[in-house]
Amino acid sequence: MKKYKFQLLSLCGALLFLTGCGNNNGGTKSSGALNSSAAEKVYVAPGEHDEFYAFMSGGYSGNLTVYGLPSGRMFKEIPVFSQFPTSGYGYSEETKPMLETSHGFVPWDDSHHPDISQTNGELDGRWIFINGNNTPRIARISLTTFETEEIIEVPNSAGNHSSSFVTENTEYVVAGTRFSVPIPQRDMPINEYKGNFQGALSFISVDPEHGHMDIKFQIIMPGFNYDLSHPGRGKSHGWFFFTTYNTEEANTLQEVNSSQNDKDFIAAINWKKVEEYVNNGGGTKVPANYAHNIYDEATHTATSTMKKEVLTVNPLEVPGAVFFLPTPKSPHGCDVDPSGEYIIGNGKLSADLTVHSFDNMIAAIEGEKFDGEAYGIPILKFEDVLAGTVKSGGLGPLHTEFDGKGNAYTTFFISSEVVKWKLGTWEVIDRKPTYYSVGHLMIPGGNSRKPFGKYVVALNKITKDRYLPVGPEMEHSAQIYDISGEKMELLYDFPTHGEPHYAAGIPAELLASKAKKIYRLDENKHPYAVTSPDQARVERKGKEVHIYMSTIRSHFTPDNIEGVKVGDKVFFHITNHEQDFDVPHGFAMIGQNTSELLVMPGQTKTSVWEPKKVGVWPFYCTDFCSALHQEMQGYVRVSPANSTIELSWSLGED
Ligand code: RUQ
Ligand code: CUA
Repeated sequence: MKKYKFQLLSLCGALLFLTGCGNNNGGTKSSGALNSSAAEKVYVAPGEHDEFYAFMSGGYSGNLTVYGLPSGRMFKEIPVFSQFPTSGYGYSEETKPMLETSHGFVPWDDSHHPDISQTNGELDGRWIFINGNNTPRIARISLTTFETEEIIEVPNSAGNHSSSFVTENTEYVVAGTRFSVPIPQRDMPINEYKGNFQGALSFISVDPEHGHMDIKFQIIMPGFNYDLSHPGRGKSHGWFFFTTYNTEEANTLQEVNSSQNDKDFIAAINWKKVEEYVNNGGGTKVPANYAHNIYDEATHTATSTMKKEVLTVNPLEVPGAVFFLPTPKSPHGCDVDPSGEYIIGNGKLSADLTVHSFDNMIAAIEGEKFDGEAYGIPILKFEDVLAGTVKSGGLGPLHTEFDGKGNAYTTFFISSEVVKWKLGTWEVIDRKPTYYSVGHLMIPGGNSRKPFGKYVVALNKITKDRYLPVGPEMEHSAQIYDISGEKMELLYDFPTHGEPHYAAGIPAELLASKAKKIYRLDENKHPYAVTSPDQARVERKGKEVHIYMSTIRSHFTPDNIEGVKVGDKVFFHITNHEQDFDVPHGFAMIGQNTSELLVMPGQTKTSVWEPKKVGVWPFYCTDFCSALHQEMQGYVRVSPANSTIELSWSLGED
């Protein structure tokens, strides 16, 4: 067995070489990609708008980027888990609490899977969620302000990878652990992993009004790796499916030791049953320590609260709620078709795709036809739940999306291609190469009951020669294909930022008209806001100096401040008085140990500066806001610590 795996892997390697890098120059450059009809299909004329928004996870950038489709133009990087000097996110006093965790301030993460909120299984365009893998967290981003509004840490979890996917009415955003760990964490030998480590699957409720998240319960599962997940929909709404690997429970050399079992499992969770159980008082509250950070749009300020307990559920106490579906070869992607009938497990070491049937699964459960159990959880018989196998002819299947017209599209990492196949007949209809080594793919709405099957975007892991070289590190490459016809047509390549794993797309018409243009000054509830320039002032509280400052084209009020001393902590609370779309002002102070701020119209943001040297120090606006932007500047006079100079401020006085 072991030997076979090594042979398979080296075969894969050879194929990657042949179909991937061997294909470099000839292939696309002379073929369809550059013909004029392909060019027209991605051409969005100057001033015209794209048809879709695409939200790409940033991987190790920790953020989320916004693109237009079909043009592939990048519109914005939304800071989520990472400090972002471009806007001051994670540096300003208002946003620093967003990055608090039980490990302290963690200004970075690895974000993989964005998912847009749904109502009745269709994209509703209210929020987008994304996971932080490394320090397990889930973030919620508003799709009107395109700002991160909330981050909740997930306790008892590690490598928060099978996350963040939403149920059909956004009842829950789900977060599953990739790495099993001791629960609760404790000092124990690593080689006692087997039977002792456990995996938490967290169901985080989402308030239908405000979107606020709360961990409703965690199901404490056997110590496998929970890799990916997707919700049931339609007839399977109420269930959630998670792929597992390392059902061997190996704790070392996993590339070999986790590939021993011919089949791992898809865990099927009847979350409605578990919900009912906990609503009736079931489950055990256990001590925990995790941060819950919320940004308030009215005060423009985030707060961080540490939560102290979490409700855990032992799956054996809820009979009929959890089952294992045997699935070959260390499955990775776990995807559910728009009807909710088919659950696709992509064995990443296999050529074939395994498609399970929801109806078969229910029949097998009702017939109690089990094939043993794992830690007391019933295992269904592979043959009983299988709907079909796609003999793809590719290697290394990872992820599947749907076009809503009865077709599925699966990526193959090793053979670098997207394969289109038919649900129900399992026949392969088309295949197109990707450049190179594709991971996820995305069809707008492709993870909902209503996909918009016009384009598929392949998110590739390796770029090589696709663009002008820029040193050893190349941005990852995406490819957009037209899938409106029987055969896929490659239209265009575009670079993406960080490492996009998954992405989520939505028709522009569902978002564009709701996008916020300004924050209303008369609704600004920030405690340090100045809503008219005559409120601008400077106040001393011991060693703290609070500067209540306003901005309008093209000056700060006040712009001259004296009486600050070495050893003071100076807070610049800046309110932007503009009420026009897209007129931010920036703020930067010489020697500041944080970042500049970009303050949106009507917003208040605070920057802290601790002057260490006597002198007269300038600050200025960092955003080219007007013809007299270069004049938008001011000075702070810093005197010795023992100085008796009184605090004063002014604007327009010589
Ligand atoms: S992963 S390339 Cu979603 Cu992090 Cu599969
Ligand atoms: Cu304000 Cu430049």
